[in-house]
Amino acid sequence: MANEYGNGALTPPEIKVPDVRHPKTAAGGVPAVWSSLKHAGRKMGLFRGVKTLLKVNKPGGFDCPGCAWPDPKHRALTEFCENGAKAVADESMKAGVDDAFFAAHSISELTGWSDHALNTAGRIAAPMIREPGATHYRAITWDEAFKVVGDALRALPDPNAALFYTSGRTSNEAAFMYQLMAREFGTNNMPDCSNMCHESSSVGLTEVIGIGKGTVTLEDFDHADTIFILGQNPGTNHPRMLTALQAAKRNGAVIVTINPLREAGLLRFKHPQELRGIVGSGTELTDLYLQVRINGDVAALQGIMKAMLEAEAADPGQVIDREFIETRTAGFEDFRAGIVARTWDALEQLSGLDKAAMVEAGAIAAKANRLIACWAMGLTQHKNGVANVQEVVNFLLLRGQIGRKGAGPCPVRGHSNVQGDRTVGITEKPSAAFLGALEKRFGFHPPSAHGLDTVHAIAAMDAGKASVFIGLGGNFLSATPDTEVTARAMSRCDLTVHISTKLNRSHLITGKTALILPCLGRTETDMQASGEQLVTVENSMGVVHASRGGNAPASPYLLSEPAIVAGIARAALPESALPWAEFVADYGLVRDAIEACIPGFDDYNARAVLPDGFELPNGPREGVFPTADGRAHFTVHTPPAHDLKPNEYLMMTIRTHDQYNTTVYGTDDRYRGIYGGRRVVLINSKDREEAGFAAGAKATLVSLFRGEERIAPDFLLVDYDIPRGSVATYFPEANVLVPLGHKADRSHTPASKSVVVTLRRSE
Ligand SMILES: Nc1nc2c(c(=O)[nH]1)N[C@H]1C(S)=C(S)[C@@H](COP(=O)(O)OP(=O)(O)OC[C@H]3O[C@@H](n4cnc5c(=O)[nH]c(N)nc54)[C@H](O)[C@@H]3O)O[C@H]1N2
Ligand SMILES: Nc1nc2c(c(=O)[nH]1)N[C@H]1C(S)=C(S)[C@@H](COP(=O)(O)OP(=O)(O)OC[C@H]3O[C@@H](n4cnc5c(=O)[nH]c(N)nc54)[C@H](O)[C@@H]3O)O[C@H]1N2
Ligand SMILES: [Mo]
Repeated sequence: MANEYGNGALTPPEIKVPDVRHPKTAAGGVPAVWSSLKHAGRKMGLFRGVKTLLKVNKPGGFDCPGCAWPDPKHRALTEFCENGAKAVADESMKAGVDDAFFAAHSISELTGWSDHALNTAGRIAAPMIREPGATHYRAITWDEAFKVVGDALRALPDPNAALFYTSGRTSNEAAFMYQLMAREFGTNNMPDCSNMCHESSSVGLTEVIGIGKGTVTLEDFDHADTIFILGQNPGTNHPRMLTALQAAKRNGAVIVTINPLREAGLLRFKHPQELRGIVGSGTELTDLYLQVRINGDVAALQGIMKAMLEAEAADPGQVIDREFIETRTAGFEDFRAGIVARTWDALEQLSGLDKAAMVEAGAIAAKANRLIACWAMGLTQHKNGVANVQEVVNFLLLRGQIGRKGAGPCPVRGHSNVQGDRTVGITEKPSAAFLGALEKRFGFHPPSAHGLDTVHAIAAMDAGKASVFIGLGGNFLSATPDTEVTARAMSRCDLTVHISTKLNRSHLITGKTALILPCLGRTETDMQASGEQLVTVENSMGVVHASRGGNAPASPYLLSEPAIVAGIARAALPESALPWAEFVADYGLVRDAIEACIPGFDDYNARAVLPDGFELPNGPREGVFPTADGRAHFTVHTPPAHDLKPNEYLMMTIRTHDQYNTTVYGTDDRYRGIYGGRRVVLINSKDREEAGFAAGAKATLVSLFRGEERIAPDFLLVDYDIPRGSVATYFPEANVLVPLGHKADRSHTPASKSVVVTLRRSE
């Protein structure tokens, strides 16, 4: 499927051949400290860098724009990690993307740059427009920019022809104003990065425990005696979690990891801020490592639970929590019958694990009194992502491990405010209660018909049904599946608008008219009419707290996200009676509105600035399940089977240690031992040999889906410790191979961790 841009424009081929060394067996230590300082020093200057990093995650400072892992209550001098430091340094770059930059580089020239090179150009300095047919962007004023957006929105025949995408760095205040604008405009078309991320967790958990969030707090890690980590690579993506895991280990907790790769960060951790982390050998983290095959988790969990049920049968009353099951749950008998019906042979084959390993994990879980199960994209981005999550809940319910101190489900969120954005109304499926509250507070009638999520938004643009795309943050083109289809879809739009901090590929593959609206980042001072503003965010564990930037803005022409949203609202809705200007002058008024519309935000302004913020209500955490019958539900799932033919593999697309989603900081994946390149496919050497490829050969990857072929050339084959039939590539290079129609049941999360591919010889 070629398009007018050709594959190269979407993901430029690599010049350099990656250098492959031994994967590491520990995370952190001196290399992590060195890497933080290198990024901070190079991008901010060492003095400003250190000064900025000392404010990360501190009361009065700003929330790290990295991941959503919560902050500990007893803060150390430094409260950031290597990859948080990279995120901060990246945002603190100089504003190199200005009028002169775009005059010197045409859009078509920039499409030939790598993602790393685009990011290295620095912060965006001023609003930019690409007019129909123009070869270059040029700077325009904010008033002109807002007029272009307002005119395009008002010209639409139907409000549902507009799409309002959000990425999860946006603050609660900006997100609430954004959804308010979209709904006053008349649509619930609010695709969100979480559609591609933890949507399977939100949908799965809501169905069975009544809330779409995890139930554990950071303190629960101090009490846990057992932690299961499934489909997550915290050493790279949530490095501060390693500190919590290390503390849990020192308290005697047992850790079981389920992952196709032996990730360094899960093997051993050397705390970079402890002397013993610098000179010692670190703390061993995982006690039992189950190298499951990709998408083998339902089978693995069923094997573990089968072992638990067999142990219970042998010694009744010792393993499962009968009382909890009888009084607090529903569906146990059907669930039990389903597990009993599975044969060990089938479970071994589908999980890729030996019975003995599943029995060992079952024995650990059978003894656990306070068990936390953590997971991330390795569970959610599959066709059966919702089932994966619900199987984890089954596993927890067996011994009543929800609503108890030191226990519970812990989906570890990605973007630093992705959970908060959802809480304050960024959703294509709003509840009637929320819409009613908006109507009561603001006096307009919000639309109730459900809107489009990410996958369906792409299809709508491609079909010409949606023609104005606005992105509040993010990099829609590169983050979404099926890059060539998405490129075609976006280029069919009349107008694409990106509210951004840094240049990315979505600015280059655009609608007929395109705007880049540059905004302040988390680290920067936000001065408005009533004085300096703070914003609020919610972390992965439901704690809401303030974030206040302290650096001078990268350019005098930047506006805050709330100011940009209000500017668009006033241009698109000139008759609006909503207090847009007042909101911008004082974000406290936005928080008052959130408090009036959403339960749990009582006394928001006062509580947001408490040193530890405040916790949102979470029924299941207290043992109360807000489901229709007030019970938690066991569910029955069939383990997925993949009928792979010779030279076919299940491919997962994962992150390297040197990127933040589509932002590529560098070309190394230090822990996995891959340096200087990203177009690699990690493969079991026996699979490579059977397919007839020499070590170090290159291959073309072809994805096979419903008779369609998608092609990505020039991937270096890297022999790796990975189960047979499973291969790994990096996101976003491999997104061209992820079919748009290949998505999770019910949550519609792109199944970007289970793409069937085959290897062809490179030309
Ligand atoms: N530095 C940095 N931090 C980040 C990000 C970043 O890009 N860079 N991204 C942020 C975001 S938005 C998110 S959502 C999170 C992502 O955090 P993760 O989910 O940890 O990120 P991925 O690289 O997608 O890694 C998925 C892990 O799941 C494993 N896996 C893949 N398929 C399967 C499977 O079928 N079963 C099992 N059991 N395991 C599997 C992979 O081997 C890998 O270890 O991180 C957040 N934090
Ligand atoms: N194949 C494959 N695809 C995936 C995934 C995968 O594992 N595999 N993971 C998915 C996941 S989990 C996610 S969350 C999505 C991520 O999807 P997105 O959130 O859309 O992508 P990001 O790369 O995080 O967005 C980066 C851009 O955000 C802008 N930005 C950064 N900070 C700010 C800010 O403070 N304000 C504003 N307005 N803009 C800012 C910058 O311009 C930067 O270029 O990708 C998904 N896509
Ligand atoms: Mo994510």
